[in-house]
Amino acid sequence: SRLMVLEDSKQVASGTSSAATTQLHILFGSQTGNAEALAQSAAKAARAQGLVPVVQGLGEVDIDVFATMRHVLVVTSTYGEGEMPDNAQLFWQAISASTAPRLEQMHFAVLAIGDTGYDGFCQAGKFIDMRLEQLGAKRVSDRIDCDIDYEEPSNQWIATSMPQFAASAGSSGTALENLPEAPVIPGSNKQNPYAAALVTNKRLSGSESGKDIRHFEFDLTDSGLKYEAGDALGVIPVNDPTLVKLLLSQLNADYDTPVSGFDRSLGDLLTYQFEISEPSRKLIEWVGQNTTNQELRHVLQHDDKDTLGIWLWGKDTLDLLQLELTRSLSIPEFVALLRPLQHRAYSISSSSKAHPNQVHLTIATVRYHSSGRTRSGVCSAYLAERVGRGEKPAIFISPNKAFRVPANNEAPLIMIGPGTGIAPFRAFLQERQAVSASGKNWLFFGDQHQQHDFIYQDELLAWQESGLLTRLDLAFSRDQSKKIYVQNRMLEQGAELFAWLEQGAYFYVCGDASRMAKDVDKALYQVVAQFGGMSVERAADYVDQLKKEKRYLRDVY
Ligand code: 2AM
Repeated sequence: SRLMVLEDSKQVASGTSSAATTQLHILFGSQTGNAEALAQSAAKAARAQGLVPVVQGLGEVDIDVFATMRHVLVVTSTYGEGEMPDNAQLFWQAISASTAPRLEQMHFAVLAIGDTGYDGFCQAGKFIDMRLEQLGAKRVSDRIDCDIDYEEPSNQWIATSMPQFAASAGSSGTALENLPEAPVIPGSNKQNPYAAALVTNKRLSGSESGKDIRHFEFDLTDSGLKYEAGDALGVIPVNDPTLVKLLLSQLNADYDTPVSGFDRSLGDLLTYQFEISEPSRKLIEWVGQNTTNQELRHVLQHDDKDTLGIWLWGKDTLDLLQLELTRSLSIPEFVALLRPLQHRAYSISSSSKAHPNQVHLTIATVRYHSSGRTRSGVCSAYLAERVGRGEKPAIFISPNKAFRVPANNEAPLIMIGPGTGIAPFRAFLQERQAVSASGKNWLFFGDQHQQHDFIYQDELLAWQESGLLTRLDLAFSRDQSKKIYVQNRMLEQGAELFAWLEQGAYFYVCGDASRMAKDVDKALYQVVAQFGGMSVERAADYVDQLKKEKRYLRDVY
């Protein structure tokens, strides 16, 4: 031990010891795993600066432990219209309380990611940044707010912020470990997609259904790709060639028209590189300033997001270009107003244990008619209509570590997944079957009509028969005059549901965030209060506790 001490003091003398012992707590608030992935890449950068990164979800951080941390990087996304992501809610409650501890000894920085298409852009990061300062913590570098194309700016920010953290920690900046980079498997992230053959494209909903819900299977044989039940699949779409043609003719240009500053033709840019369906903010603003269209000018003057949303409903880039403009828009100007084409992420509906060489998706095709044209969802229609069997769309696995079957195979599972929200639960059930998990499984499923929309009916009924599904509760909203939704079924079965929670059940929700998930959330509080015999406050504590124990998990969009 004497030798150890000597060794230690030698390190102090050479000035590297503080680096080797300075922890940088990298805390992420993540809804879909993007912020978590960024936290991991920040950890790599921290290590290169001689810091010792400790990566944790905000939901895992105890406020008293937080108060003792000296170097903290918060990486957080924002959920919905300016809300905290699920795993950051309790942390936010704790630091925003009047009883929150002072943080004079803390050095911090905040990396926020968001989407300018929503209200409350990066609001979660802004709130946390402001509150930490109020509590006395010292900012190491200014917050960055990144839009959906966050990879490049956030990684640049990380590259400049890490030396600042290292400096504030008195680190020498020597790398602790300079591990050689492992080769990246194509398909393991967005930058390195994999071309996966689409081997199945099957309609699940009946021909008389109001919806076109499809089951897709991609071949992963020899790809080396791995995924877990609960993960999402990123799909990089190709725009609709019909819309590309219409845009080209609106612009009086050919497919092959060169565009200065780009090494691809205009046609290629519109097909592969930019969003041409949903108009970008920049385009809306430009058109708003250069149109005689009174409606749009009026809507923009009032700066009211809801009214603008209503006006924009069903309108795409072409509709905006077809408004009466007071000056012409050059092709390079137009391209500069577009935003980059984004991948779409879908919850995977298979378990790799049941389908080792495949990945499955369950997607409702978005399609509607507006102002004389049929419009369709960029990626859902791409997969449903334009990818031929055996053709290979670019995909990648988008891990969602927070949304997994419980490690405990005996724990009961309650799953609320109406519509395509069933996707991850099909994966969960396959997973539990594959590992012979003994825990009970309860699925709440619903859609419009039993006859047309009971997707995966045969599988679900077979699982009920085999006992894998302990309970299956169905809510077909339009089979009777009064709407029945999954949350109505939850309340009807409230006593049983509460009993399962008391037995340690995990409660999962997947699907529509704006209405369904909110109503299901309300119903959960109501079930706990009513069937647990609790006051409103105690029921709220009970649900908070579920969140803390990571037994209330959501994959909502
Ligand atoms: P609806 O379209 O008949 O209103 C899947 O889309 C199912 O979710 C449909 O049955 C749909 O019903 C239902 N749904 C719509 N709004 C909902 C809400 N607020 N809560 C739960 N389910 C809802």
